[in-house]
Amino acid sequence: MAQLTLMPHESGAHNRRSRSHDSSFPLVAAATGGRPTRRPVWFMRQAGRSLPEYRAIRADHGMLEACFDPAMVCEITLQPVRRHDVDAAILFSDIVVPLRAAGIDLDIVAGTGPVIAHPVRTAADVAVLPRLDPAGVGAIGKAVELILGELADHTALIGFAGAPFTLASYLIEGGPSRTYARTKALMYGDPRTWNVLMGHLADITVTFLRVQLDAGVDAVQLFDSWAGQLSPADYRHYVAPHSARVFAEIAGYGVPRIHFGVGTGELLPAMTEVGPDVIGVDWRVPLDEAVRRVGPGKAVQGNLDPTVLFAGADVIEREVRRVIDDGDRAVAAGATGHIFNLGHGVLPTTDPDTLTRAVDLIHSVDLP
Ligand code: 1CP
Repeated sequence: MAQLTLMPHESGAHNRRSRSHDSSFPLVAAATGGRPTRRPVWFMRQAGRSLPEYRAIRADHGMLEACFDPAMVCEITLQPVRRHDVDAAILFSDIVVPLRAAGIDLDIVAGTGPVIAHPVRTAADVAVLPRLDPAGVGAIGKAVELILGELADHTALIGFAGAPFTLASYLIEGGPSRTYARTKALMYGDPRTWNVLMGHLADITVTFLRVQLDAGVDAVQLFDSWAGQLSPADYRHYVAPHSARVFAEIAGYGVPRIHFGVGTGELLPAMTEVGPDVIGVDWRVPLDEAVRRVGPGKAVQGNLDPTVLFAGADVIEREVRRVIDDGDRAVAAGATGHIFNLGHGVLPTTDPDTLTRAVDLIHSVDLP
């Protein structure tokens, strides 16, 4: 009998992806206006340093080494799901992984974050930026397939990428920044070069997301973590067209697309206009107020202040219930649904048991 060779789009991963529209995934149901079987919750940076089992793996392996090893990515991605019973796994990776895969010399330095060997600051630097060959992130596609083979049917896998502005900020500054002065100097001072750079980064982001989507992720989140540094007018002028292209180029997959940034209260309308299905909200703006800003028809995600997890059980319970109430009011005001999350990532010194207890509480509260 002839051997049946499955094309990538006929593999089990695809079957799983095509199931992602049904409400067996609470996260997908909340994102798309369905009725979730329970209140969906996951945490940004749930895979990482708050978990001793993560630190044990990382003791012997560098961050980038781990990010390009499918078995390690799979294990680290699943650790918080096993521990906390969250409704989504987020792919363990980093926003600079596709830049590294394209050939840009960078490292992720413990205690600092991404560090770029040769920062990109001139038109000549931008002109020689490499493109991303999908094969360069083949290990990440492989990791997605491994994870999907292990995840329970009701647990969504979220893929992600950095948005062009946030990626540009690392490339231009050379690492983390407080003021983003060099980034904004290029943006304001040489808009032509800025647009070439942003277009190039949008291409890399689309390629990276497509590899994850082709492998079967159930949702994606575009992190524009540092976009909150910009005014709404500047965001609309210098950033929005590029982020809008990213969302448009992956729209055909039909999976929920989440958009998030820190300190983006003033940008929520503009970040919604670029086309996500779900808008992430940090802890500064209550979820029902966020809906007033973005209008009906989008789901909201958030927004417990990550520092509340250090304040003791009574305060955690009170604040979790407040976020749930705000989320219910957001839905009453026209939001498609509410996905519980923190307002930004889990802080490394968080006691993971507080997260497990928060998930139990969130799942125990009846949906309206
Ligand atoms: O030593 C270590 O363990 C490295 C710490 C670490 C980890 C665990 C970094 C360095 N990245 C990650 C993983 C990571 N990065 C994930 C994993 C999945 C999960 O959420 O559980 C994700 C989604 C990211 C994405 C990421 N990296 C963002 C966007 C999200 C956000 O936090 O706003 C950003 C801005 C980065 C850059 C980055 N990578 C690492 C650090 C410490 C930073 C931030 C540095 C800075 O402040 O600029």
